[in-house]
Amino acid sequence: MKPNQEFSNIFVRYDLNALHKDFKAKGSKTKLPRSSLQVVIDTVIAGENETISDVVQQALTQHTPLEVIREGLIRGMEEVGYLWRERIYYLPQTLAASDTMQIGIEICEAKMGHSYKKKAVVVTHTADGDLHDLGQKIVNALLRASGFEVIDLGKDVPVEEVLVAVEKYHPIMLTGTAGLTLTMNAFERISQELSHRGLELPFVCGGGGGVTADFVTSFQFGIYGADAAQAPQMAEDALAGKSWLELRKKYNG
Ligand code: B12
Repeated sequence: MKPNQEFSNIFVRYDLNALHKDFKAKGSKTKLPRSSLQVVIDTVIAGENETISDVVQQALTQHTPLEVIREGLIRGMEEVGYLWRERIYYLPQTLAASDTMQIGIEICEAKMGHSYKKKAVVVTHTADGDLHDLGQKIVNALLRASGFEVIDLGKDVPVEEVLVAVEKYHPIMLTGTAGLTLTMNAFERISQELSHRGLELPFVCGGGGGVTADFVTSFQFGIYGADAAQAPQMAEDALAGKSWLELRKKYNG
């Protein structure tokens, strides 16, 4: 069989920035100008954090800060959530879009003089001794895109710090990420301590290494999350009053 000698397109598929520029260039030839909110949406999708401030300021001349957040920044990030679920966007694009959205939200909140009202609080963390926080970062981005307030405890978080955060912020859901088989046992200790302190809430755990559905459902409150994209719907379910056992049944069979 003759090998394919045509290599000119091999890098095109993943070059989303180029695709986006092409899309914008085509759009600019049409007669209809994009609304300022549409520009906000497109800027978030493209993860253009150098231009988002100007774009948001422009939108704020025509819309209230809350409209810019809900109809621009969050709409853009919802689209990014879809692109992530469909495996069209990868980590860098998703995280860049999330940062872009955050910059925009801060500008709008500064104009309002207060934070905008979120649906509910979710506490997220990466296990004690563990630096594998990319899964958690995606979870944070998608939850924020769905209007939840994320208390991001970061990586390598001691068990006690997680419990203190649960007591302080009263989240509707707690999440844990671990990349190492060695560190995931911290989830079990958190579960035992939650029970000990009479704190009952869904504790969604995901990650690599030995973090499997069997492991996570072996301890109280544990629900296994195979993909960060599940986090927003899990939080919606918790907000609607579903118990951790109901969530476990729904997501882990
Ligand atoms: C990147 C990486 C690193 C980076 C981490 C950078 C960072 N900021 O995260 C660095 C270089 C720091 C690193 C270090 C180490 N690493 Co490493 N690392 C990886 C690697 C290549 C990718 C992991 C990753 O980020 N995947 C992408 C993210 C998105 O996946 P994820 O976290 O699993 O999240 C997905 C799901 O699990 C889920 N999810 C996760 N959390 C949650 C939460 C909720 C609520 C939900 C719903 C879903 C969900 O959603 C995500 C997908 O959408 C893996 C190998 C591999 N291919 O997996 C090894 C790997 C995890 N590392 C490994 C090891 C051994 C190490 C080191 C010990 C190496 C060393 N000798 O120093 C150190 C340990 C450092 C430490 N203390 O943590 C081993 C672990 C083996 C094991 N079974 O324990 C692996 C599997 C490599 C291997 N095959 O040996 N590593």
